[in-house]
Amino acid sequence: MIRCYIGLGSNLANPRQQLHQAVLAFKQMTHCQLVAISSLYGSKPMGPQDQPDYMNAVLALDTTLTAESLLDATQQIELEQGRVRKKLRWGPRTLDLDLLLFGNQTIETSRLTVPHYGLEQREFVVLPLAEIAPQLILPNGHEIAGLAKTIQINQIKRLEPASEWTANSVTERL
Ligand code: A4P
Ligand code: MG
Repeated sequence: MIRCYIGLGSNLANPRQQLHQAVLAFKQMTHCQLVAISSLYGSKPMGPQDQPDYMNAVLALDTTLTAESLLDATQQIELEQGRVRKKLRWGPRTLDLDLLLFGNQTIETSRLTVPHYGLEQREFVVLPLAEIAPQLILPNGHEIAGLAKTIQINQIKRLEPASEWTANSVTERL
């Protein structure tokens, strides 16, 4: 089993439900076990500002899949939840799943860069990751706890603990 971390983001079509639906999909994924779910965070858009605010969270997952197979599975979930890939960089999306870390591995292929290239610079990744894995050390030796203390904060808000935003009672059809 390899411990990996997935970043979830959405700013279209009921982001809270999009993230909850993604959690349900990960719970059902074969060869994977969901280990931890962060709080739900509200964040200002990185990139073009004329788009809605985002909701973000991070999951920890144990898996026997290869990194590429896990990427296939996450892209399948994105598609099922209505993701349309547009040319606009950092534009709005129903669901974005980023493979942040795959064990302690560094991966550089045509399809995959791990750790995710933006991990250390994004408050909406660093803070939820530090919440569920406070002892984590990145493959380059950087400690997540240290990053969480020093990262520049731009109005990110911790909205709800995982127990609330993933509660079954809030499940609705998208
Ligand atoms: N790819 C390579 N490495 C990875 C990886 N570690 N995880 C490749 C996932 N995919 C990876 O991805 C394009 C290609 O990257 C994939 O086909 C895969 O082979 P994509 O999801 O189609 O493209 P994208 O997400 O539009 O581009 P990019 O540059 O990855 O955007 P980001 O970095 O995901 O940023 N603001 C806030 N507040 N919160 C957000 O969550 N997200 C974005 C998107 C912009 N602004 C945001 C947020
Ligand atoms: Mg992405």
